Amino acid sequence: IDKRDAKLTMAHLYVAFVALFLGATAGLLQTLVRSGKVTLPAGINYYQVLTVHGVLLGLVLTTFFIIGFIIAGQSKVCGTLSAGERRFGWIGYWMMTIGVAITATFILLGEGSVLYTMYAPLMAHPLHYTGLTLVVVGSWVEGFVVFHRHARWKKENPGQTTPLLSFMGVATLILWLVACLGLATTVLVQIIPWSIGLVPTIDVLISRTLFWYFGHPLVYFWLMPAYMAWYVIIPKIIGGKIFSDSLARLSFVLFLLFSMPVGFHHQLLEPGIDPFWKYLQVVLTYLVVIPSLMTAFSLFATFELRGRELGATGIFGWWKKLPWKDARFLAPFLGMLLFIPGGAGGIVNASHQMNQVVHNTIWITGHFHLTVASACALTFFGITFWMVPSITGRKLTEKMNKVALAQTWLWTIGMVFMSASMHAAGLFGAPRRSAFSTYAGNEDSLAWIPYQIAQAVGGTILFLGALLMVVIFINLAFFAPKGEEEFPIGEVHEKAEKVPAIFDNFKVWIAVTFTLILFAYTIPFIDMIQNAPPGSPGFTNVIGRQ
Ligand code: HAS
Repeated sequence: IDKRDAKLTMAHLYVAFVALFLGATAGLLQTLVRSGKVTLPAGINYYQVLTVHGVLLGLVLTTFFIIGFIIAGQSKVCGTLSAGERRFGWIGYWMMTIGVAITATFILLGEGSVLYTMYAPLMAHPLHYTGLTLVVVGSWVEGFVVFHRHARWKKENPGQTTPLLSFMGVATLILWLVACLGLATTVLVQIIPWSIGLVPTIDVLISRTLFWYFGHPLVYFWLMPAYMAWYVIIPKIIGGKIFSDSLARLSFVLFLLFSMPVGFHHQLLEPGIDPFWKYLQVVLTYLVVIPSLMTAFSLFATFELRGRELGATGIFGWWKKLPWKDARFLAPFLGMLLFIPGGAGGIVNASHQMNQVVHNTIWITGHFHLTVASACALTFFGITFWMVPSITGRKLTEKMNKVALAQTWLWTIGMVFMSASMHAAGLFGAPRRSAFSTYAGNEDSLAWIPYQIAQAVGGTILFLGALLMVVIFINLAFFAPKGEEEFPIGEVHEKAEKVPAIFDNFKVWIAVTFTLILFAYTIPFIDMIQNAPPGSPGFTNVIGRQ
């Protein structure tokens, strides 16, 4: 891709990998504390470390990596950015980076230990929220760059179907933008005025509902770029073809439609929301599972078609034909594999009844380490292995490929240990978001300790995996030998059907998205506003900023 676009992508990746290093260090500390054997040195608070971990890995690493990847992908399939687009790309990037610096400062000063969910009535310094707002607005600016590049391609190629990778990038960023409306509303209208002291109270239920209106699509904002790689990049790496362009687009459209009106499945145990609306959103949650099932189907089809091309026979013969020694394939593949139990756990969480057992236990932490920290992270690492050398004019050598394979296994083994024990301890009732692991020697909590030690073992292996990933990134960016590395973009299988025009028309899908959102949220919000007793919820300033 164009060197100037590559520079913009790399700037995003530098921030992402610094976030990986610091966030992983915080993660290691957490698992050690929860093992009940380690206390943090004086002055460092568990929740401060947990906030560093969640914000840096859940928000900073992901957002920077995703936007960098989408820009590079679009530059490859649509052609280089215009000077104006690139300028706005840099403006957005600096807004995000300055925002991260401000937020990080307040977390380090101990004025922002509100975790990545920033639930009121936990209160941070107003500038903590201002920094986060800058990150979000910067990402919107970059989103508009991607929309503009896509629209320009459409104008220059009338009547043609847009490149799949660019379509997916646009869908991902539309989802992000629409989701952020909820976050922006609670932060700008409720949280900042309350944290400055302009208003004495905050409506916790409305704030949390607006957060989860954002928080659930957030997880698909993480997942969709991984799916971009699974649908478009992986077929090329294994030497095959994309099973179906239309199916891939349909799954992205379904994410856009169904990922917003489902936030209540994070609030199933919260009072103040009528069970009917919770039930409706649970039904919609089961609909958002469908695009993932379609993706699994499509991936199996891609693997099988390629395997048979190479002479595989029998039901699972294709398995032997996959390029197991190629880290560009292995890392995302293991991500897919871990996503199977991760997704199954999600289906358990979404069940109104079973949620009672797992909500607020460390089971949930296990769930999201199999999804975002395995399916997405391993895929992002797999992308890094080829994208960084490809856009910086270097090569992934045989030797570095072996190191990358080792890194992939370290991460996978660490994650299996850690997540499995989190799921198990969660079923015994071990709470999440808690520094207390022994509860003063309570019998039940002592029973969790072996699982929490297993978590610490897994966490330590994972930390080594993260360190190795940072080393690989630095090597690929600065020291790998000069050369040419493929930017793999799959072609659509010749037998796949033509893409119907409706799948290339975002206007229709945005309209349907807003209709569904209004349907799922209007009456619950009216209920919340009408039924809130004056000054409620009364406990607002009890836990004010200390
Ligand atoms: Fe979730 C909580 C439900 C997916 C992340 N989730 C969370 C939280 C996070 C998160 C971060 O309904 C915690 C938030 C917090 O801090 O409180 N989740 C779901 C459901 C899905 C789901 C139904 N979650 C994700 C993804 C995430 C993510 C993706 C990040 C990227 N989640 C919930 C619920 C809660 C929740 C409740 C709230 C719980 C509570 O009470 O607090 C679905 O989208 C999952 C569908 C996925 C599948 C898997 C398909 C498999 C594929 C791989 C194919 C493999 C191949 C390899 C081809 C059905 C596509 C084949 C090879 C072989 C050898 C077989």
